[in-house]
Amino acid sequence: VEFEMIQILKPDGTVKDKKSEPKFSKDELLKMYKSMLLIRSLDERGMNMQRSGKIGFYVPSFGQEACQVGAAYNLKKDDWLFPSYRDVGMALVRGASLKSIFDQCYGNAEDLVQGRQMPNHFSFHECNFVSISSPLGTQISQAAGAGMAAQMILKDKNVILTSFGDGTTSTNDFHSGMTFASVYKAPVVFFCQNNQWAISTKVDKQLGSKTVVEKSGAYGMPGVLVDGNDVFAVHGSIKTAFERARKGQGPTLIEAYTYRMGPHSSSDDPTRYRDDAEYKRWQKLDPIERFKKYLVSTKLLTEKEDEIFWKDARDQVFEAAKESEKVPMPAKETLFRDVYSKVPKALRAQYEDLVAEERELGVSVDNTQAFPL
Ligand SMILES: Cc1ncc(C[n+]2csc(CCOP(=O)(O)OP(=O)(O)O)c2C)c(N)n1
Ligand SMILES: [Mg+2]
Repeated sequence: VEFEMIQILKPDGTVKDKKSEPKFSKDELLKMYKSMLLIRSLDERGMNMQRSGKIGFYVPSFGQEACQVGAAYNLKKDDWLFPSYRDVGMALVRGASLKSIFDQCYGNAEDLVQGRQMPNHFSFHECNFVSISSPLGTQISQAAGAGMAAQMILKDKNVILTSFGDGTTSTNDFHSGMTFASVYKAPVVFFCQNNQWAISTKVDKQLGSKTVVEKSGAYGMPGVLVDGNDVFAVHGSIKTAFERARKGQGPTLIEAYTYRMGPHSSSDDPTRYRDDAEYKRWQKLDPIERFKKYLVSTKLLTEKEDEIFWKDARDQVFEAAKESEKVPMPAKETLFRDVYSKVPKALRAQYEDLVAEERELGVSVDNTQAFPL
C-alpha cells in the first residue's frame, strides 16, 4: 500500500483544503502556538546552559515542536504517555513546570527524582508522563503492556500514547510492542517521529522498507503518514487514532515525517556527518514559522504580538532556570530514602556511618530527609 502524506497546512501557511481546516477557537490556536514557542525557548536555554557548564546534558527537539504540541494536545488528564528522551515538550503541554524541568537537569534537591536519574530523563507523576529511559524502545513494550492492562483489567477507557524515533523502529521492543498491542486490541497509539536521523545514521540505512508506516499492515493495524511539521495534521491524525482506541478498536501506527533541526543531543555535532544544504532545505519548513504564517494570514496574530509572545516565552524560561539554579544539591542522606519500606540492617549501618562522618566534618544532617529512624 502506498501511503499518502496527510497535510493540512502547506509550508506557506495556507490551508490545503478548506474542508479539512480544524475548528479551533482563537484561544486554543494561540495556546498551541505559545506552547511551541515555549518548547523552542526551553531548548535554546537548555543548550546554552549545557554549553556554559551549568548543566551536564541536554536533548533539544528543534524542528519537532509541531509533533510535540499536536500530539500532546489530544491527551486527556488520565491518559498515559510513554515518551522518548526528545519529548519533554509533551510534558510541558501536559502541565509540567519549567522549574521542575530545570531541577531535573540540575539534579538538585527539588528535582522530582532527587538527582537519581541521568539528566534529561524526566518523569512527571502528575502528568502520567512515565520515566524516560535511555535504552531505545523500552517505552514501546511498556506502553503495550499498559494498554493491555487498560483493556483487560482496568477497563478505564484511557488511551496510551507512546512516542519514538525512526531509529527505534529497529529495536525488538518495536516488534513485540506492536504485536501484543495488535493481538490484544490495546488502546495504544504508536507515534513515530521520523526525523530522518538516528544520531549519525540516516533513515535510509535504518529501514529496508520505504516508510515506517507501511509496517502497520503487517501487524494488522491501521497506519497513517502525516506531515510532522504541520501541527494541524499531527493533531488530527492522533485525534482519530485516539477515538478508535477509546472505542476498543485497537492500536494505530502514525509516522510523522519531520526533521531534527538540532544536534542529537548536547554531546553531538551534526556538522560532522550531514549536509548543510539538507538543513537549509528543512529550515524553510520550520513548523513554528508555518503555524505563524497561518495565524498571521488569518488575522489571529500580528507581528507585534508575535514579538511579545516570544519575549514572554523566553522570560518564563529564564526565570525558571534562575530559580532552579539557586536550589542546592540533594543532601547525601536522601540516598537512603524511597528504596526499602523496611530498611535492612546493612543499609542502616551505612546510613549511620555517613551521618557520623558528616557530623565529624561539621556538616549539618537533616534526618527528615532520610528513612524514619
Ligand atoms: C537499545 C539501544 N541501542 C542504541 C542506543 C544508542 N542510541 C541512543 S539514541 C540513538 C538514536 C535513536 O534515533 P531515533 O530512534 O531515530 O530517535 P531520535 O534520536 O532521532 O529522536 C541511538 C542509536 C540506545 N540508547 N539504546
Ligand atoms: Mg530519528
